[in-house]
Amino acid sequence: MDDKLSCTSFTPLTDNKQDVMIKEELTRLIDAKSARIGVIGLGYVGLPLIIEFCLKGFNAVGFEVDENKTGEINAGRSYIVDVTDENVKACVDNGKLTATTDFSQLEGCDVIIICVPTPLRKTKDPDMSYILTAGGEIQKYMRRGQLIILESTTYPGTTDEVLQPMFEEMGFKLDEDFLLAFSPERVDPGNPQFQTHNIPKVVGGVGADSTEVSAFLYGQIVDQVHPVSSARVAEAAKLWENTFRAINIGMANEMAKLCNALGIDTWEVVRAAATKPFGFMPFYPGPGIGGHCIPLDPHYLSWKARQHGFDSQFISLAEQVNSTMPNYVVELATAALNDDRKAVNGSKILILGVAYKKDIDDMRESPALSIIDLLRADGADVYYHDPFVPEVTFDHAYTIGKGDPLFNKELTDELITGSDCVIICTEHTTVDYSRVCSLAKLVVDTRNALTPEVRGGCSAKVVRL
Ligand code: SAJ
Repeated sequence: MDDKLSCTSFTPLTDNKQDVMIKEELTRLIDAKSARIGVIGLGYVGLPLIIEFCLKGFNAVGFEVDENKTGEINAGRSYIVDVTDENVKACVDNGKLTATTDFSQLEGCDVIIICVPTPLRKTKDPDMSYILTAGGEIQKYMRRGQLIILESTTYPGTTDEVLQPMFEEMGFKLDEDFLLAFSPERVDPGNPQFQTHNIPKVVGGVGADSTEVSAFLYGQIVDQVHPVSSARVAEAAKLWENTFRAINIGMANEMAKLCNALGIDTWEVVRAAATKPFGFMPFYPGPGIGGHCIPLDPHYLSWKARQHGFDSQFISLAEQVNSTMPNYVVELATAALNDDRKAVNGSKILILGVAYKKDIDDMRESPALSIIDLLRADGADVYYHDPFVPEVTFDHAYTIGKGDPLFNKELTDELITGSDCVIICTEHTTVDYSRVCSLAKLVVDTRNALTPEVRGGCSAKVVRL
């Protein structure tokens, strides 16, 4: 017996641990709610997840590298929009939840769920560093009898090609000593209708035992579990979900360019198409795609496809259309200013809404950043108003320039009347667009924020996507 398996410091499953199948033992622990849950990464995925387990009676340990986050949680406070302070406090006060930066506590966990970021490198290739770091921490403290689940969005094959060998090289055997699965996160921050408990959970194990026990685990906290035959199927399902969105948003953006060329209103066209009660799902044009999922996830799929000598044309075409929408928006503004015999160079341009989608403060991959970059490069004096975003910096990998930071400006009458052009990049519902339209000279509306009544009743020249 490898000495790692016989070390007395491990928490033995039972006295005659070698005879007990870990599948049965883990099922028993989960059923009795005495399985100790570990969650690595307490962000918008990990924190809601660990709270669900604690609220259902499990003891759980949250693992973070950021001691500010562990401090907040242990003080009974939440920093995630969908998790209330009272739920965090209740779980901490009743001893169900602790948060720590001490990863050695992984040894005491029967279940370990990895919820770390999976960003892209500058080359748009997968950045697996967070998953590898988490896997390395698990390696250090791994013991017999643990179920390990990856939730971070990644390419098909990650769980069995990357994580499984990491654990087996420690002398542990799949199914005999540990179980391993993938279950995609489907958290939609701020969605009032769908939260962790009522979003169907896909789960696929590396082997049948892992699928069965993982499905049983998630069945403790979510209404519907959808087991699949492998971790790869679960990894691929997640990427299909979000690639589906990226491609269809790309189609909507291409339709916008075509409708503009045809002189018809894109939004009227898509509203008409959406009356079809089957076989159609409306997507809408916009200034480009932002966020932590849709711009990134398809690249994980196309990267893996290329490893197999396959070039995903849909993904690359959607990326090409979506990533050039900021340029298209700037072309619309430039042409409209030109009609008034104004150059972009020296024009005062107000960007209305910079977050990547309405009524949130998230700036990740926001197309507004590219639009500001491009306008600045053409010599415009650019400023913004976004009630959710106090400051915008330009040290992101994806922005073209390295311009000075911008700060949210109050939407005064003078700010609007003093602007040569107002570009609505994000249609926050807190903004009074009829007021904007009554005061502005020129409005470029990339989000259909201006209703027909507002457009008909205002003096501003309005250009729409
Ligand atoms: N967008 C468009 N046109 C559309 C829809 C979106 O231009 O018709 C833009 C948005 O403005 C945004 C970007 O695309 O910049 C992404 O928008 P999104 O609605 O997909 O929102 P996300 O990024 O928050 O996506 C998340 C995803 N959730 C998970 O991955 C768990 C996605 O799968 C969800 O479908 C989406 O939320 C949602 O429906 O809210």
